[in-house]
Amino acid sequence: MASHSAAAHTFGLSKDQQELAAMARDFADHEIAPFANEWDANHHFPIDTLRKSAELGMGGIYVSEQHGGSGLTRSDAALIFEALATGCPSVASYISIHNMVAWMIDKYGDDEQRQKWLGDLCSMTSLGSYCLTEPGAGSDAAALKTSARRDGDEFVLNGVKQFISGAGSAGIYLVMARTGQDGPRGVTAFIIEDGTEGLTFGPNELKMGWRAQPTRQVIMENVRVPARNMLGDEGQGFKIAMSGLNGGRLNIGACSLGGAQSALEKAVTYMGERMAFGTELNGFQALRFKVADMQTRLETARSLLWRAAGAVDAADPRATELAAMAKLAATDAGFSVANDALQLHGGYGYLTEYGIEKIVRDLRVHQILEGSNEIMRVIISRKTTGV
Ligand code: FAD
Ligand code: 2MC
Repeated sequence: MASHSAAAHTFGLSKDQQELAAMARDFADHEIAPFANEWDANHHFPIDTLRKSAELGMGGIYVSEQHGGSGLTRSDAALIFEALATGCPSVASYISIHNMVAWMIDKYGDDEQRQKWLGDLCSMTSLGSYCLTEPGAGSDAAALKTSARRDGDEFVLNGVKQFISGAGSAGIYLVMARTGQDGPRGVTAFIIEDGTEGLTFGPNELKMGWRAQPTRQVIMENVRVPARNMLGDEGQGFKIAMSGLNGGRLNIGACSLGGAQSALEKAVTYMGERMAFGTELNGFQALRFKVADMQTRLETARSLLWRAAGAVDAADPRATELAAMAKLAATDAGFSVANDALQLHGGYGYLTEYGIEKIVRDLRVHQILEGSNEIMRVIISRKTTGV
């Protein structure tokens, strides 16, 4: 069903963009999809594959070319992440988180910081982790308690970050910590390098999905970092964290579309093969209508996602709100389409071997993380109602 891939839906896409999506889909088809079930079963984080993706420019997709990145747009990234996620949503989503960290250093770092960290991040020699959530501060991120106390030319960090993707394998931890007053304005962003004394990790969490990447606590006990590891200005950390998430939310939405698109493609193939009541499944109009609804839900969400990506590229004043809408629409559509694709497989959809139940498990968490879908509604309704 190649005609249903993102690349085929031009929506004004340039030839370069179509080629970009096709290149990412080819990488997903050959380097990710054949191994995705095995990585899931073995809880394997495929770092070698991540590095291969970086050879194609996926380690710093929207990092400027001057600093080793690919210098692409958020719209380009939406195409890339949808295509990568057709292979494995968990792997594609981690690449997105890594890219969020790399972009934040490029955008808010000074020359010395860019020089120091971006080369290795873009080649994925070093991986990035984004550390905002805490055991007592998830949706209410500005309630975070990790402290950073100045001591001469250094800051001393203490606290625990919860659910950190890539933790234990990353080279760089971008940590939001409190340097001042309560609330968002007392938060500052810091880079902690792996191996820094006092930095340890919790066990790899056992999860419903996203098993091809580790999720651990990041524990800081008197971790000393030089003041030059502060990213941006003191007190700017919350805004820096949120601006990173605008792009992250687009990518997570795109990963949901990619996972669901591949589940739909599998379902359509299966409907042409499976016999019941003397006909292939696609002989039943009720099921063909279900497929029509699934495809429509994905296209609706994709159109909004591309619009939101354009808004983030253009620094449109509505970018945050549109990114929230796109994340909400695409992750809800992605989960329901994947779940419908499982239903179309009957009992076989429930078996690991068919690869559908894994997609459903992987996409479920997209409705929770990078801001839950309730928080997306908080963001949208605040803008719409002013309350
Ligand atoms: P809570 O904030 O406790 O929310 C509980 C429920 O209440 C949710 O349904 C929520 O939507 C709802 N709720 C809360 N407030 C409101 C409100 N005002 N109105 C309506 N409903 C509300 N974080 C990172 O910083 N870095 C990572 O790399 C990272 N990776 C993750 C990977 C995985 C696999 C998971 C599961 C999480 C990850 N997270 C990460 C954390 C993730 O962002 C949080 O789980 C998420 O933001 C929700 O926070 P919480 O789990 O504390 O839920
Ligand atoms: N982009 C840019 N700036 C933003 C922004 C955004 N998306 N969201 C907020 N800000 C600014 C905002 O303009 C304000 O600036 P100023 O001080 O100049 O007025 C400041 O940040 C504080 O914003 P709010 O007053 O809206 O802060 P509040 O405490 O009410 O919280 C909320 C806002 C609920 C939207 C935020 O806490 C949130 O997004 N929560 C969800 C947390 C989340 O997404 N976690 C994801 C963790 S990462 C993850 O899951 C991974 C898998 C990597």
